[in-house]
Amino acid sequence: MRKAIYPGSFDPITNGHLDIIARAAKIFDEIIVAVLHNDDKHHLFPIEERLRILQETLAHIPNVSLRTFNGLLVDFAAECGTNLVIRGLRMVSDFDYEFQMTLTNRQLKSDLETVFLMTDAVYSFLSSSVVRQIAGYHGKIEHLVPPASALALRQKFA
Ligand code: COD
Repeated sequence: MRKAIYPGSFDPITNGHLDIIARAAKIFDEIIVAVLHNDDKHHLFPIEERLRILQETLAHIPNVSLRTFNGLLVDFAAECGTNLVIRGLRMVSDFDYEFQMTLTNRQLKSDLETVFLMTDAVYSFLSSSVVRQIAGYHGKIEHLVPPASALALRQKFA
């Protein structure tokens, strides 16, 4: 049984995240979407709301579950009983950060494997921060995020 974690902030989930989750769910038996719950970091949406949006968005994918985590990803992976981490790659600019994160995690836990899925071309520019910015200026976001994210963003910036 191949179980993998897809960790992130998901503030909020975008169509880019959703595409990676849907594709990963076809490759692995079980995907745990792990939402960082870090009180020190400023998020637009509190953890409860990010979870609610994710729950609504991912309900149709049976082998995906949701969990929150705090602290080190390697510890959370061990707690989940897996050494597989999924990450999405967009532009070359993602690579530096992802490379550093992967090597750091491997220093901390040598058997941790990070599996990278390349973004779909149509989502290559897309990030939660871009979407938050557009929504903040009341721009169109419905084609960039799942309906639950769009509604939450609209309400937040109403
Ligand atoms: N297309 C494809 N993939 C995408 C897209 C897109 N349009 N948008 C985002 N993604 C990918 C990202 O590349 C990433 O792989 C994933 O989706 C999640 O993205 P975010 O932005 O929601 O989440 P991040 O990258 O901020 O999450 C960072 C973590 C929470 C995973 C990280 O900070 C962490 O592991 N923290 C725990 C502390 C720790 O262990 N630190 C040591 C290691 S650095």
